[in-house]
Amino acid sequence: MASSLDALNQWVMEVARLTCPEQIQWCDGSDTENDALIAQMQADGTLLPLNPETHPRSWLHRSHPDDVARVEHLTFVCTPERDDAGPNNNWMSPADGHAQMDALFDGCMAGRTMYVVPYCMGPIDSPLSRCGVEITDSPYVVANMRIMTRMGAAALARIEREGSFVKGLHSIGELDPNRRYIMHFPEDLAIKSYGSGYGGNALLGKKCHALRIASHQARSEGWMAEHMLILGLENPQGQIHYIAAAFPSACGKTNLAMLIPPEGYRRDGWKIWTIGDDICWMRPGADGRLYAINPEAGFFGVAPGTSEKSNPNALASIQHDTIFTNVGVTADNQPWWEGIDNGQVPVTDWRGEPFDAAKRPAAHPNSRFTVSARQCPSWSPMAEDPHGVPISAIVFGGRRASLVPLVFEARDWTHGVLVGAAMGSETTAAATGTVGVMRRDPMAMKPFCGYNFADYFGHWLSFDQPGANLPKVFHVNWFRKGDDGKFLWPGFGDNLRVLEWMIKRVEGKAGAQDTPIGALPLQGELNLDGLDLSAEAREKLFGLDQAGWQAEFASIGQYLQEYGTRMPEALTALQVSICKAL
Ligand code: SAT
Ligand code: MN
Repeated sequence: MASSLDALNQWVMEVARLTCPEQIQWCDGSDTENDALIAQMQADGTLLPLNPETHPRSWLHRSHPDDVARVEHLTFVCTPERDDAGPNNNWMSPADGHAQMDALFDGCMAGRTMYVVPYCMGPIDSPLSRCGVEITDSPYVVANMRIMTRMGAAALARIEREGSFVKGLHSIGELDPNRRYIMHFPEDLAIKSYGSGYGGNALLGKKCHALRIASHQARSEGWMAEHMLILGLENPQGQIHYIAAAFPSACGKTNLAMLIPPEGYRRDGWKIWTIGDDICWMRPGADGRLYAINPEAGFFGVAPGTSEKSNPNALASIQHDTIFTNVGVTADNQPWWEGIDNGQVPVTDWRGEPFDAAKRPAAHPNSRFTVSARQCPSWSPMAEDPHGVPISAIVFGGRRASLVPLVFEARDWTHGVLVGAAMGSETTAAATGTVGVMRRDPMAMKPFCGYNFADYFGHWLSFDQPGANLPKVFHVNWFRKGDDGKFLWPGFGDNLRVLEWMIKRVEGKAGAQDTPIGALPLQGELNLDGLDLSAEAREKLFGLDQAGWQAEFASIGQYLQEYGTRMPEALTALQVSICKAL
């Protein structure tokens, strides 16, 4: 019988015949291998060493200036039927997709090394984990995959045992935006990505595998692949509740996942444990609860805005053994970005030019750090638990300057699914395109759901079964602004106050006021002690703008209609009944 390694070998040979590399290197994930790759990248300028005194074993990578974010307009899902990809994805037939990509890959690795990178998404011994192999001609991708996934020999051994793996083929090509595509073939468990070396376009274990392909696999296997952080909230009695929260890219998932409680809470013994900051795979356990793992092993976090005030845990994590991408540097070669607020000044910008504030920011707004999760002071050893952690609450949220209150709770699971499906958020620099435009971003999965959103909502609804013990669902908005355009809620550590209220709700210990959009905290139930909130802030953060919500629900109705008859009746009916109640 042919072993699965035969299948892998065969695929590697096929790819080599197509791409014509000078040599093939199988990656084992060892330190020796990594040291050699780093030395090579340092020699050719791909990685620039940072100050070894302040940032030991840390590097700066400057990507091509046209290659700094995910490219949603060039990202495709290739299913036999267009409707299976849905209006939420760009579509091409698998035959056309393969033909177009193979033409790009033809001979593209001539003179280059082809790296074969086996990886496991999730703890190596977890039944919830899934493996993949990325073939790439970018050593920067290899170094990042080593931090972001369980990469190398152990993953290869699991692939040999298990037989199935996701095939990811990547080449930076010419880094030409006109010859750049990210294509997914869910039926073949395959990804082909050409022409970009950046983040979610190139580290194929991340958005391409762990969300687009995995969402598809999860649907057929009865689990969920979500764009969510996972944190543990420990109360003064030592009990830990796990919370999964979905926010679009660059909306503060990393900050929330690593939150440090405000002074009084810290004194009382509250603590946040970090399991993951971006992706969550969940499956119902024998007790009916959802159990979650973080498929990733590292953080690919947004640098700008990361400071001692906003995220001390992230800052502590990235003092050593970190790859920085597209940040600025100081005169003594330390990484620098807008909002780092450490009294230092940049001299060189992310493009390697002398910093000139009139020209461009020192760090690209989507500049990133790549770092092992274990370097985070709040990292939870439960992140390695093969069973995953039981989820008590699911939180949805977006950037909404107006209308949406600080927090509300869905009445039940079906309502929670509607709350997620109706999510809106202002666009950020994490994807190319205009920043700050409100768009619907259901469950923060708009760029990542590998199939028709209507079917995805149906899949969510299907978890509500006899015997299920599902998490409560909440919606938050940290980004509400006042008439003066300033944020009304302090955010960051103070977001713990909102999490505390949620857990009190889960435990049946806090009151709430029912409204058509969901339950709002009763006055006095969400702890605001020590906060200086104006009357305007209280009204906007905790009130219900009836007229505004009528308009919002009309727009939600129009949005759901875009999915036609595939949209689950339960959601459209609920939308109509909330419209009437408003
Ligand atoms: O570029 S990534 O997709 O890896 C990060 C993000 O946009 O969330
Ligand atoms: Mn993300």
